[in-house]
Amino acid sequence: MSAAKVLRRPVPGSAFSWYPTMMGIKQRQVDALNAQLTAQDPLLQKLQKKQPVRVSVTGGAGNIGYSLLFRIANGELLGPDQPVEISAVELPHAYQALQGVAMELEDCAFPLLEKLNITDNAEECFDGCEIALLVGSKPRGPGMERADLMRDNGVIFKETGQVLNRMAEKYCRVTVVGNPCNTNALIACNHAPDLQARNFTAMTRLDHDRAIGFMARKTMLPPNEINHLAIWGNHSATMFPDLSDTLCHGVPWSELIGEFRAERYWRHEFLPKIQSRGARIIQVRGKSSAASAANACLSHTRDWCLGSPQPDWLSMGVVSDGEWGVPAGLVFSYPVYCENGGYKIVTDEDHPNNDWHTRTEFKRYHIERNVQELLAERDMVADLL
Ligand code: NAX
Repeated sequence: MSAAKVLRRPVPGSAFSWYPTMMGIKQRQVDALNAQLTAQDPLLQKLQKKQPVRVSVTGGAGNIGYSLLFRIANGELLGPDQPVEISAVELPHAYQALQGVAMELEDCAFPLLEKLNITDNAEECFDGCEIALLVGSKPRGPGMERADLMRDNGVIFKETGQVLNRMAEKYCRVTVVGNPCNTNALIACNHAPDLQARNFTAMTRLDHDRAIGFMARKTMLPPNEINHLAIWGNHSATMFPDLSDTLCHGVPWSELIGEFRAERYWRHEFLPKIQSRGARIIQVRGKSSAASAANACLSHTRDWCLGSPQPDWLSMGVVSDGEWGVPAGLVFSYPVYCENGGYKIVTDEDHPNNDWHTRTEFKRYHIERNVQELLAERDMVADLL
């Protein structure tokens, strides 16, 4: 299968695909390219000068949108000293609800909110957009097949990609939240050829944070003591929460819990619980996650634009360049480091435990399952790509 079948243009790093990876030879080329792109990045320059940044949000009156907008206006996306201009779009039938949200936003008198624009016209919303948070999409209705949902939402993200291409700034960062977020990000990316492919990401941060929360409770440590945890693959029940390199208070977690119990806990308790956490929340709350999803969207985009604490890593759905055997062009969740307004996928050399054969096999098996699922999703929406 050729990369072009997945993504209609090469990701920047593809230029180095023939470079050997040994001794970091390929990585150095990719790093040099990233440094060059960073040096000319207008978004980073605006952030340095504290000039207002234009953030566009779709689905502003929805569950997640309602949590998200107030926190962006409060400086929780780009920092407590960074002014923002928010532009939110809704479907015509929900526009009145969005007007209500805008009234509440005005009533908060947020000092960082320089401008607020609400509309039911996507072109107006994305005009000059620098950060796009794509939340608006159709939720899965009763009796609806996943394939139907994928097609309905695929059409939304195709149109959104086209509008982004026409209206948004060329350096715009795009975070896709609406499900199925990996495939939606792929569709939007394909329809915005003037924007860089590496600037399209899908949000798997909620799964990452859920996994950290679980480990924190298991080990009775605060969440910031749980490091090097990763979510691989698709944002679906197939995702792979990976504990092979996880440290708790700087110690390999299996040493804390005990080798045998750790392995059992991971495979039979942790993994299924993280994979089905979203469904469990719907069961208990009666609605899908909203505040935690909005929080994850903020953390994902903030770390991407402002950098993430290192040497720890976090999880992001990004356009693959063939890393870890994933077909180039698929939007796949990887562990990444974020710096200088970009991200870098964690490589084999960053994994201290990569020689542990059984765990590597376990990981490879799950990565392959996710690749197969994402390829099947891509085939379902082939005509939209
Ligand atoms: P809601 O149904 O509450 O809100 C969606 C809003 O989007 C609605 O107000 C709707 O009018 C609007 N909308 C739909 N199509 C639009 C379009 N073309 N342009 C502008 N607005 C549009 O859903 P909510 O709970 O907010 O969830 C939004 C999306 O996030 C869903 O697709 C959901 O599946 C997804 N999620 C993704 C998560 C992730 O981790 N990636 C977790 C949470 C959530 O399940």
